[in-house]
Amino acid sequence: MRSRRWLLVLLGLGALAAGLVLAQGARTASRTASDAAARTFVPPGQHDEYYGFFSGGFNGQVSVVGLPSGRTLRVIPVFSQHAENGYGYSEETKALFNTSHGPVYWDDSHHPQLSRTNGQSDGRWLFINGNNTPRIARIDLSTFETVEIIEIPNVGGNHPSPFATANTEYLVAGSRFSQPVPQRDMPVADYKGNFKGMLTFVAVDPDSGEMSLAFQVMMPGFDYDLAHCGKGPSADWCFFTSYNVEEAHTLLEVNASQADKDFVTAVNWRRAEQCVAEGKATELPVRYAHNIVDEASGIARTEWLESATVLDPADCEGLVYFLPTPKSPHGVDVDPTGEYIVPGGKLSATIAVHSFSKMLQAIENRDFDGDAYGIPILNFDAIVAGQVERACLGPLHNEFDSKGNVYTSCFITSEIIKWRLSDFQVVDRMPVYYSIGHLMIPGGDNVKPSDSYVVALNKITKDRYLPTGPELTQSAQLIDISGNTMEMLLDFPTLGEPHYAQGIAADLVAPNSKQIYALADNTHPYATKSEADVRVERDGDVVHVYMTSIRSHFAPDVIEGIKVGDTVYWHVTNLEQDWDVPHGFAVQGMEAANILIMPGRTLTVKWEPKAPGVYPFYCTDFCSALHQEMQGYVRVPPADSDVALSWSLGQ
Ligand code: K7E
Ligand code: CUA
Repeated sequence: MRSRRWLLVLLGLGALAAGLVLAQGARTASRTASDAAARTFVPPGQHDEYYGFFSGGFNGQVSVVGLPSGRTLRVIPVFSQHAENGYGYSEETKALFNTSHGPVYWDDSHHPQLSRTNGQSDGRWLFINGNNTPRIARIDLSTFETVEIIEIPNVGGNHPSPFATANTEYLVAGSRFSQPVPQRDMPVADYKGNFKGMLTFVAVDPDSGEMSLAFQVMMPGFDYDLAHCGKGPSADWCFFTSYNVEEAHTLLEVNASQADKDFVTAVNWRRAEQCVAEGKATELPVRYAHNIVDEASGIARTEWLESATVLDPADCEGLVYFLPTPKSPHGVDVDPTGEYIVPGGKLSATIAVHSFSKMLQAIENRDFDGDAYGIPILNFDAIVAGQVERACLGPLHNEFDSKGNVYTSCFITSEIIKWRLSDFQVVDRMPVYYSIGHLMIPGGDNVKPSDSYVVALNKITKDRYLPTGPELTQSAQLIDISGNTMEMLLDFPTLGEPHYAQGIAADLVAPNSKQIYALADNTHPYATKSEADVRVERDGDVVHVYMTSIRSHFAPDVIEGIKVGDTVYWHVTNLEQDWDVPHGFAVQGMEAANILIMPGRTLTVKWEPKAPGVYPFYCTDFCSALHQEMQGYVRVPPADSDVALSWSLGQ
């Protein structure tokens, strides 16, 4: 079935198909499987050369993958609760999920973005967007923990996000789904001209990494799909694709595919800063959540904010321009020099590349082809740098190497093509299995990309793996790009559905990895820093257990007199000060997940015993030879009992 569909697509492409088949044959002959295996083999006890950070798509998380081995090292929970360590279940982490819609314990995470300095990934933080309930999260790469989530107001479907400027001055966020702004009840049929898209700039504090909403640009109601910010000469600009200039609100597969060209929207954020400083923005009342973890206590808190600074392009000349771009573009990527703006016109077989310098010239010459809602549309012929003819079908995303080559993922023809910016010629093709979305080169969106590997992030695997029922794994493929032609090395399954990924040399991240939290610095109000201080306190129906854990016991390990109807908070402090010695805690019947407490940290889980009895609790993480003995009992008499509250260890 699949190959027949393939064949039809390829036959339709004539010369392209011939080239593809030939290249495929030659490649198979040139490399043996064992050679490829040797080049991805990381011997036992040795480390991978790169960290890969893969988004989890509909699982809401980030996976950490070693490259070139493809070994999954960890899942970092971000937008979804994670039973494995109690993220989103523990009292300390719950506030991270606050939004104006209430706590939201899931999202669709698409585009991881490493913080950068001078256009190079610096290994400090990883940001990622939540698409469904618009948010951006920040992961601290010294702890691999989510430490901040900011809600993005006035935006529907935060997909073009969180792409960073060259020094992480800003992260962008925008409306994939335009909406009434401010949000209100109105007929969907009145979409055209009334719904708005918001292009948002979130400022990042250069020292702490803390995010804040800087300003938003109120745009026509197109669908703003993806983005990238400039570098070098184009560093003051960010570019967003849009695929629905028709402003269709129903059956978009037909109605948003009418126009011959959609737009890349170019926004000059320096100009925006000026206009805001000159008082040209307005404050729009809107409530949104900013959630941040206090480092010393480990407790997340929510700050509620009440207004957004909004710029109307009509009030800020020179802020926004439209670059006509063939056929419903998806990705938009900026090459390492900052001169070429490369959209992925997914319904076009030709890739039209924009020139940044020509764009500036056209702006200066006022070489406009009309306007849309007052925003100038630049003359297409004046800004085009070149076109890649007979590129492929369904170009989506681009990454770059350091030698002037572009790697484009092509969804429909299921391949990566390599082409040159010098003459816009395709020089190599690599079939991928199957239906690639994003692709990633470590540093492939930086000023100096690595020339190591390209990772294909594929949507469909069909026959490539052992079947697992109706749902099959998504998968990645690792391809060597160090030579003239691409060489396929490895298939590996992924968790969730990775959209974008980021890769970075391990030595920019690994040396900063934290091993423990210093117990002395723990400012958690319910921390218990020595076994001498453990206790159980009752306050009406609420009971606080101040507990410690150390190999291989909890203190206390016998508790009596917590009653049916009480609400119990177990505050467990892990006294260990050794790397890789978390303890877990769970008690029978608790509705939350276990909590996994890192050395020096305190975590809290809530428990509401429903019936009289004696209930065990235990450590859930195999921590020592006597891990199995790391257990205790809590006696729960009926609500009206007069059993006194008591606690003990070793009596
Ligand atoms: Cu192409 Cu979210 Cu970047 Cu998926 S998006 S593929
Ligand atoms: Cu502590 Cu197992």
